[in-house]
Amino acid sequence: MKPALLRSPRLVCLLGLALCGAVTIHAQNFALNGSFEDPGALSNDAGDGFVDGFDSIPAGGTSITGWTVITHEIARGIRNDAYIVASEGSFFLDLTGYMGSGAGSGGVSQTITTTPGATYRFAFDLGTLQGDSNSDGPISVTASAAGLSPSFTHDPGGIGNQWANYGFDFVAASASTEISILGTGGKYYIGLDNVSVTAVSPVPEPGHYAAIAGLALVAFGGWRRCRR
Ligand SMILES: [Ca+2]
Ligand SMILES: [Ca+2]
Repeated sequence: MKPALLRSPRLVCLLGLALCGAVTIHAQNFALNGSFEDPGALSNDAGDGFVDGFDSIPAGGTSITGWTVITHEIARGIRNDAYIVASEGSFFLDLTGYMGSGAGSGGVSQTITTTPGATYRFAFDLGTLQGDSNSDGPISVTASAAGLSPSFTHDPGGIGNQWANYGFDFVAASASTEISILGTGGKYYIGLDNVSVTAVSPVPEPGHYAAIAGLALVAFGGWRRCRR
């Protein structure tokens, strides 16, 4: 005999749909503040007294929550619909810095908690402003994690803001892993936004799979009822 709750087709249907949502919930992003949205306002706005939508942050700076600026000054910009638009949210980085060009680019690094032996996907969006001879592609960066340091080049066509997602998989060697992205080539703009580190092959607690399988079964039952 089923519990009274599960005898209502509509309730089971709703429950199934809800559990489908729970099972397909977005993977956890192990990178903190990967979209550079925190803090929610610019701090020094390049220190030049004009509101132009960019902060200049020196190497070693930690004003972007979770991140440390490496190698060279970078700029953090806010969405401006007439100019550069973030790929996610309102804020983005320019790894060439506030004034500087691609020859002296900086980057950002962060140490994240990882499970030794687990595989992670390190991904990020690179952006250019096509049609602007100072800010168009190609641009390139080197991304590093767990002893790997692949390079990526973004050379889009089209016009205006052109963002695309790049990334690679790494296997964590220890309980913490430093990730970094460093600009290596471009003109006066190397756009970076939407950084994520997600588990590809997590090392789950015992029973984790059983719980997911149970949820999936109930969800499937609900889905079948919805189909009738
Ligand atoms: Ca963002
Ligand atoms: Ca710049």
